[in-house]
Amino acid sequence: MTIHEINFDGLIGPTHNYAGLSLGNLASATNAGNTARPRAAALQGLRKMRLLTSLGLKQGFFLPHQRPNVDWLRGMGFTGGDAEVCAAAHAEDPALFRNALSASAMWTANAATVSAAADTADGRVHVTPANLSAMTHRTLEWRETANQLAVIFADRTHFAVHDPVPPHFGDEGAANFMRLAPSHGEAGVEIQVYGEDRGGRFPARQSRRASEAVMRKHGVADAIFTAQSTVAIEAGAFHNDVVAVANETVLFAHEQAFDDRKWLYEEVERRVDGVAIVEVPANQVSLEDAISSYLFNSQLVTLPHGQMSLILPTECEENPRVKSWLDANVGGNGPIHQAHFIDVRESMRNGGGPACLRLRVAVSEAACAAIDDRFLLDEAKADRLERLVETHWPEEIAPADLASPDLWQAAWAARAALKAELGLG
Ligand code: SUG
Repeated sequence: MTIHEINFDGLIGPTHNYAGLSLGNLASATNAGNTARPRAAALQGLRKMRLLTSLGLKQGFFLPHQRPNVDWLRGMGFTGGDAEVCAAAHAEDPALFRNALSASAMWTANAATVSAAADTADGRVHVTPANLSAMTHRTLEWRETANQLAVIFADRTHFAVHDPVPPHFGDEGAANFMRLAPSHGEAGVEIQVYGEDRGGRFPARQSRRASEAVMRKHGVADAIFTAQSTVAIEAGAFHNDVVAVANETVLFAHEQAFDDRKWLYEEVERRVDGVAIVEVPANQVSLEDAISSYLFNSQLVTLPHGQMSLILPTECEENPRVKSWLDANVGGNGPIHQAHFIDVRESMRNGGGPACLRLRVAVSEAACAAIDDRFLLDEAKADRLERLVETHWPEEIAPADLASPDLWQAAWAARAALKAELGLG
C-alpha cells in the first residue's frame, strides 16, 4: 500500500509580530519588541512548502486564525463593535490585547497530535487538537484549529478527529511526539515526550497525563512515555522537537534531550526492527548551539526514491560547530543522506523552525483522496497564495502598530481575501 506523508504547514498570518509572549522560548524573549515582517515571513513559509513539493513530497497548509481575536476579547468582557472591542482592550490592558493578536497558529506542529492508521485500534488516522494550555496566547488556537481539522479530515472512514484533552493537562501536540516504524505505512511505536515541573526557571508545557490521554483516545497500544530532560528545558528546549526528531527508522537526537536516554533507546530498539539512533554528543554540539541553530527542529523526511533528507534552517549553516557536525555525518554511510537549508528567519525569531511550522499526516492513497483539497498545495496554488500575501499582508509590524485600527482592519481583510481565494466562505 502506498503511503504519503503530507506536511501541513501553517500559512503565516498577517499579524506575525514579536511580542515576547512565550516564557522559556529564548528566541521569543530575545526578539521581543523588534519589528516583524509578516509579508516576508509568509513568503518564507511558502518557499519552504515549495521546496518540499519540489522534492516530490505532498504539501498541505492550515489557514492563519482570525486575529485580533475579537470573540476571545468579548469573553474577557469587552463590548461594542469589533474595532471598539479591540480599542477598549488595548487601552485597558495592552498586555492582554497582545495575546489576541498573536499569529502563533503558524506553528502547526502544535496544532494537534496525529496517530498513523497502522498504529490505531480501528485502523483510522486519529487526530487530537492540542489545548496549548501552558501559554495564554496559544490557548486561543484550539477552537479554530479543531474547526479546520474537522473540514480537512471530514471523512470518517479514514479519519477520527477528537476533542482536545481537558485544559488543565497541558498538551502541545506533535511537538512532543515522535513515531518510529519500519516505514510510514507499517505499525510502529508512538513516543510521547512529556515535561516535568521540577521548580526550574521555565515551565514544562506537556503533561504526562495529557500524553497518556491522547494515546488512549487514539487507541494506540504501542506507546512510550518518556520525560524531557530538565537541563534541556532550562536551556530553552520548550518542546521536545527543539532537541529531537524521528522519521521512520531514524531517531535524531541531542545527547541531553531525554531524562533517561539509555532506557528510551533500548526500548525503541527492542520494539522496532532496524532502528538507527543518530545521537549528537554535547561535546560536539552543545545544547546552546542546538537551540540557537535549531539543528533538531529540522524536518526529517523520506523522499520518493527512499533517501532521507533533513530540511534545516539556514542558522545551522552559520553555526560552525553545527555545520561541521552536519558535514561529517550527513551523506556517506549514515542513515541521513542529504541536507537542504531554508530561510525561515522571521519564524525562527519567535522560536519556530522548519519542524515547528508543519504537522505531519501519513495517509494511504484512499485517505489522501478524502482530504479536502482546498488545503493542499500545488505550484499554481502557491503562486496564487504568494500574490495574495504580497497584496494583503503588512510589510512591517513594529510594537506601536499593534494599537493601530488600520492594522486590525488589514488583518481581517487579509483573512477574508484568503478565504475567498480558497473558496472557504
Ligand atoms: O509556542 N512561539 C511559539 C513557538 C512554537 C514552536 N513550536 C515548536 N517547537 N513545535 C511558542 O513558544 C512566540 C510568540 C510571541 O512571542 O509573540 C511563540 O508563541
